[in-house]
Amino acid sequence: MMGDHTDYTIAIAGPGAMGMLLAARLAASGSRVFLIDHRDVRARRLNDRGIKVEEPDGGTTHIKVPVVCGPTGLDEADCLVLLMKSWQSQAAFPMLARGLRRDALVLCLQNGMGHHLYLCRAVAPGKVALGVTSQGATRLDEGRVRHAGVGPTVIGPVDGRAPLARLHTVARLLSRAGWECGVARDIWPHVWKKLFINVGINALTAITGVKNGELLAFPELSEIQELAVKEACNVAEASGIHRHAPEDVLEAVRQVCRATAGNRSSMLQDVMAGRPTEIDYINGAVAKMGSRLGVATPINAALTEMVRGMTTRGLSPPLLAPRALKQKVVCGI
Ligand code: KPL
Repeated sequence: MMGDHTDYTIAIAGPGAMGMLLAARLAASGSRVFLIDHRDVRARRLNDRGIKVEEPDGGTTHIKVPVVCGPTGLDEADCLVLLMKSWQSQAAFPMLARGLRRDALVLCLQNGMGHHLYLCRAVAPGKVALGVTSQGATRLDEGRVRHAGVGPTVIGPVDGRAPLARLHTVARLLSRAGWECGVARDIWPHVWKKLFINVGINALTAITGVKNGELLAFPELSEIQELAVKEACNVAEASGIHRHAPEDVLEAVRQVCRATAGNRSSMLQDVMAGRPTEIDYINGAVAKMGSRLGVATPINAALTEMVRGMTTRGLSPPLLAPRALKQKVVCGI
């Protein structure tokens, strides 16, 4: 691989907020990148019109990025970055995997936990990497995204087998594009850390319709947040991957609520738009792992059921006010 990696091609699946932002950044920094959409007409429009990024400093960047529909040209990619919603990639990944070269790396930057299970069924575990990012993006419109927050990204092999040199290449390209990125030999503590944050924020905001910062303003919501996060800490400990002090974890979750006080979580945005959510990979994943490991997770199970119910019945937030929610999930157990 050359020093500046000019021959390295990155494919990004998912033209949502994060996918558009990363593709635009990589293209603007001179990397070879293309986006994969599952809708043909939209792919053609994005391909013709390019991507506009509203920068954190108020400026706008407009850049053309090649956009294809489906796995076309995937055999040219050295790395496939998954940035579609978790529930979409579970269905789409086997098809994408068939278009990949045998030596291509798959990097999953999606929220939640559990993706590695279906990724490693479709490609060899040694080709799969996970990552977490603190970059924030909001989709404004088709082809238009606001870069809402800058933060670090960490990537690492799913089971210690993905070649670290390849991951360092990807990290360098992301960093050169303005996405500060590091490589961790053990990615799991990072994945859990992000999961704790999503466990403590996403479902609660989706059910009550509040912004992230408001979770701290309602004692009932803070209480449920604490219980849900502590359950997740118990599951993490039982899974043997990492021991997390619940008070530190909770403080980190509250810190994110403060830092993103005015944001609508991705799950709140999903239920507002009537889209499926990532609940099965967040609170649902905690409840599922808990039941496998014999750890009680009634709060996460109840939140999961409620968010699933909102999607299946097409209900918009707020489903319940903070007090009624506490009544249902805390007093009802
Ligand atoms: O990751 C997020 C999400 O909305 O999915 C947080 C960190 C909660 C920010 O909103």
